[in-house]
Amino acid sequence: MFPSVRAEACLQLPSKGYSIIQRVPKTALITGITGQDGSYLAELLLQKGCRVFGMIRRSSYEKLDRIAHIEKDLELIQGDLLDQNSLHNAIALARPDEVYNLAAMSFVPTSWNQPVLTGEFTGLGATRLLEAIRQIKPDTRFYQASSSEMFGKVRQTPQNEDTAFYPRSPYGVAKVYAHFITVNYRESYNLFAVSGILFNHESPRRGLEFVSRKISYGAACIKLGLAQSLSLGNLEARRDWGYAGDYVRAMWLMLQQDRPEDFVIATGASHSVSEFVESAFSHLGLDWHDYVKVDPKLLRPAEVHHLLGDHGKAERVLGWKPEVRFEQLVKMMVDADLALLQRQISAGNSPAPRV
Ligand code: NAP
Ligand code: G4F
Repeated sequence: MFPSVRAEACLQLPSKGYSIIQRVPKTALITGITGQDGSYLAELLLQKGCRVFGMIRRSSYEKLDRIAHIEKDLELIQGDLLDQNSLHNAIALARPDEVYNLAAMSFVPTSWNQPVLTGEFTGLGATRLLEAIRQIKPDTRFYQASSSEMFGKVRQTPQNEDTAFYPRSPYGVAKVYAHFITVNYRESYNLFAVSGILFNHESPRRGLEFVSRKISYGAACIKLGLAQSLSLGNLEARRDWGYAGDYVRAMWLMLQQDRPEDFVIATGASHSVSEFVESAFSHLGLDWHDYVKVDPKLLRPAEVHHLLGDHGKAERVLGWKPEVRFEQLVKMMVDADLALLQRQISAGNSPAPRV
């Protein structure tokens, strides 16, 4: 049904009656390659033998820390989701078999301060990219980074691919728009365009402002005597937290299928922020009650109280399931932050606690 862009050309040898599979490397373009997920996805695609292009936006200083270790293997193109022409150029230059649209303004609290800009990046940005694909290379397979934040004030628990959306932030609203424009381009133009509805996923590369990393970094600072306390907002909120390295595998799998379909990616277990705190501090031998303060300024105008995903379809169709569980994830992040801070101290740098 869909034009095949699989990286395999089959050459028939009639005299011997068998065929040789000749592998032609696929080309992928990642927007948001400098972010947490972009860096893990780029590593995965390189391991799979792909030629990997990454789109980066111009900045007054380079923010390539997450991809520094693989930068020599990547081809970086300047572009911005706000600029249609740059997206056309990126598609024309890379001529990708696969595009992963991971770029977005992804921090929920900022979306209340910058609702219009969030709509431009996170919502309309997807349309601009889809248009560039439609006009220049419509056989490109397209992945949209949809979010469990779209479920917001949840209509059912656990949430699956059929659960109605009720976003609670300008970010969530923009993601719903991007989600449905992806569905719409699939249905209107027969593009191979899919959305992965991913629940929260974390790693040692997570931005310091997200709660998981704020806790792991804050606890490590306290353990090393670099900070005395950690201020947080709503400790009761519950999330279905998984590991980013597992989740980028699901993105790739979605683009290798015969049919374009949307999938929920989650662990199927939810924990509260206070459980995350408890796990992180106790791993360091600390009692969190002695250090954690609630700062009302960190509460949100509208909260998403409880997210829990059902990844049954992904397990059945993609053969995907999470490998890293909650306790392992927390320990991985705390250990990584402790080691990071210790390296900085031994190098004579004074780490700046952000707690
Ligand atoms: P992230 O670490 O915040 O990375 C976001 C990326 O988007 C960065 O590379 C950033 O570039 C880029 N970007 C932002 N605005 C851009 C623009 N106008 N033009 C081009 N690039 C732009 O986010 P992440 O955690 O990796 O998440 C990846 C995607 O998945 C995002 O779309 C996010 O909304 C979505 N998502 C994430 C989760 C999660 O739990 N992590 C769950 C569901 C969905 P700079 O480096 O230049 O800032
Ligand atoms: O870590 P968070 O900021 O992530 P949030 O808002 O769930 O969004 C993340 O996951 C989404 C998927 O559902 C992504 F689409 C999105 O891009 C992003 O990656 O906050 C998690 C929870 C919230 O309920 C928040 O109120 O933690 C609570 N929280 C409590 N104290 C805090 C804090 N969040 C932050 N960032 N900082 C705090 O001090």
